Amino acid sequence: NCVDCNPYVEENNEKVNGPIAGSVPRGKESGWDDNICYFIKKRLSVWCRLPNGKWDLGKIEETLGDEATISLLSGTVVKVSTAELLPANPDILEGVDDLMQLSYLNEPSVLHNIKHRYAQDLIYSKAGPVLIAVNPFKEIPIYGNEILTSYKQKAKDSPHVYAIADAAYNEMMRDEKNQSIILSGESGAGKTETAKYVMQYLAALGCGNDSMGYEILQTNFILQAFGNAKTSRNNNSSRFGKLIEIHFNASGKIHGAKIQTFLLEKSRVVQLANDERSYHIFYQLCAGAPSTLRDRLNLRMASEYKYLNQSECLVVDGVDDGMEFHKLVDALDVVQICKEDQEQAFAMLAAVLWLGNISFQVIDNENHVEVFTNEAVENAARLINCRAQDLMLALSTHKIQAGNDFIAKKLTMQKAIDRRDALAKFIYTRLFEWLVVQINKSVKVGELSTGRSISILDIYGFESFKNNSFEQFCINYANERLQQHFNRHLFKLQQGEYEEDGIDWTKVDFEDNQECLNLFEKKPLGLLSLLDEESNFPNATDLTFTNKLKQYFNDNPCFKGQRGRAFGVCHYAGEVAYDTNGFLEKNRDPMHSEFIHLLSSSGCQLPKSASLSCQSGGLESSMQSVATKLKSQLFKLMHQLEKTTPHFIRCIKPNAKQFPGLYEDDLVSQQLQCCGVLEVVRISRYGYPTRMTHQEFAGRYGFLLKETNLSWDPLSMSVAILKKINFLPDMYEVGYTKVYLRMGQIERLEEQRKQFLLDIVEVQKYFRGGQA
Ligand code: AD9
Ligand code: MG
Repeated sequence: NCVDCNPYVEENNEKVNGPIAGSVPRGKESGWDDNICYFIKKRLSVWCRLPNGKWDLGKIEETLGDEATISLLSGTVVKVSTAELLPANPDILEGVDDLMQLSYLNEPSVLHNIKHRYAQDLIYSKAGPVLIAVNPFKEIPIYGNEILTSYKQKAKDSPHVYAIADAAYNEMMRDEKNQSIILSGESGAGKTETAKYVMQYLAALGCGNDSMGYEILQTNFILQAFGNAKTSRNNNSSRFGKLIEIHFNASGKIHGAKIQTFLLEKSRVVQLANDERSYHIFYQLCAGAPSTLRDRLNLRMASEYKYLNQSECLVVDGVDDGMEFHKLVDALDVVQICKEDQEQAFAMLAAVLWLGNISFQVIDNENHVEVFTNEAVENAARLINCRAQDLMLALSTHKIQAGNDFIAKKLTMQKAIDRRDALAKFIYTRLFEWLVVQINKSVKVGELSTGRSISILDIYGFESFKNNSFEQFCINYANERLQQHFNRHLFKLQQGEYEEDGIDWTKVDFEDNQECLNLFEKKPLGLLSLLDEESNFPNATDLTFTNKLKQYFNDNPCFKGQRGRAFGVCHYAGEVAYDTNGFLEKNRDPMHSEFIHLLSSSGCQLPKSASLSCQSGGLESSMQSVATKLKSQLFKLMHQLEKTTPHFIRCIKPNAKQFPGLYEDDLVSQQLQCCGVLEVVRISRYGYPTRMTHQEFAGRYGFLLKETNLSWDPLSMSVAILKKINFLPDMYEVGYTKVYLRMGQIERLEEQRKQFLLDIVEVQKYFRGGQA
């Protein structure tokens, strides 16, 4: 009796093209409802979840109560509960470009679709407005000038990063509104590579007569050398966040850029996990510096520096650090960093490396130390351009005030080592900041700027290692913020607007991460506030901090108390266990007055300016803890992004081994779930991507009405236009303030408008011709 109850497939027409958006009964598209008999009768394919949790395709032979007998494609016959079955899509829908086209929107269908495409090197798919990019881990011939041009000329419209960049550019020009392209995904998913293709496209589209576009592309290479490193997840992992705003002039040519960076992972300069490397630049310098430079910097091989050799990982497969060094120098030339400054920057890098080789010797039975005098301290002092004596004092003593005088008190071994590492980190982070300033000067937006821009956001991806420390805590917090921005734009804002404007709308549920974000940000009881409180408390330790968290958040569903110094957070992308060892010190990130004193006495300009920037504008921010600084940076960033039209790209990592051709279902499924891909598709399918106020709508398409009644208000005009154009009732909604159109409808209207304008031009030509 339910043979005809399948809402999507007509009896005599099994070649469905998927439901027309809007024609699907709400909430029915992912499950069975009561049409399982139809699948049996027609012998249609179904997805069957096997006891090992994997989905496989098969056909239903029969059902008995809740149990179904399924013959799988492989020939095996299994018995499963009907609860483990989901409808599969007809073959004709295999590998569709946009998941919105699937008749049945369920997890195995989505996974299968993406996998099917991936196997043919179709790494891009659309999930409604979101671009999904699955990392191929190999070069595929889908980039470069020819392909770029075909997207530019709209000869191609299959999902591609170029198409997203093109859409952003066109919207910026058309709506005169700034745009943003936001990349997300876990570490190694392909955000940075994808961001480069976005920039490549924009540079090609907006190339003027000068070389600004090229210069901007070169900044990628420089920041990557100084801010990326090999981790166990990604051989080229970004260890800082980056927002690059590319500015355009009125004719759409690139006019300059502005780069902002977020929280560089500084601990990496002095401490490495096994099998990981420090920043690429160190290895590049050691391998590629020409002999004259090597002599001037007293440079050795990377293997001779403790900061680099501690992890027993000095090379990256397939990377020639020496060659990279030459490319880096070329890029520095392109962004006009003069040779003198380049050499000073290299000297600072060498100084950091030599600092790492400085050791201490105990001189009394209270474990007080002195610096061991050797070539390391001599070289470091010479490169910083200070006296070795001053450097030794700064590393091994602590100044305390006694009356009007200062006396130098000797440090103990651990304190001295921490002091040395702190100086190395301090120099490196200041060098990084200096570099960003220099790059920004070089690509500075000129005075003729229109203020039109496209921002590209590429931050470090979500990380969950076996051991997670303060760095992962900060990185994952930043990702949590970004996820909220994604949710806000794709779920909250849209649905809120429909409701407010009186549209008939059934709410689509989504995984809101607000609670996890509250756990971090709430004042006075949030992870960040408590961390700051403990960081300011002289007797506090990492353990007292952890205990406090356990005390306050015991009942918080996003918090998991664990043994000893550990605690867990249920992030949108999964639970992560953090070890609080070092949290307080890393959060305080103390800046020792001894360093400022030492560097300001330097005979070189770069270290000197680093110390000056700390003394002046840096004071307020230097008082802030690392977590607070990150939080306010992220708030500022979100505020900036809110003023733009966002375009989202979700990068997916198909396997953890960084291998080409390997697609691990579970891993992909987990990533798709945590970014809510199914929900995005669902909301887009039933949603109305085009939303225009009645004024805008009537103003733009009023020409369609032959006779208008001047007394009409914009709403009546909108209704009349919609009637005139004969849209199906499912294709639009009229709200109190706006007209809402389903996917693809605006194009129809725009087409008519274009034709109308062309006709006018023809008529004008005709008359002008006539007059002539
Ligand atoms: V992290 O959060 O910075 O650790 P990302 O940025 O998400 O990470 P990245 O872009 O660095 O990942 O990509 C990792 C590696 O995947 C690259 O080094 C490339 O080897 C590979 N990759 C990524 N995207 C592409 C692509 N479109 N084509 C070819 C790619 N290879
Ligand atoms: Mg990256």
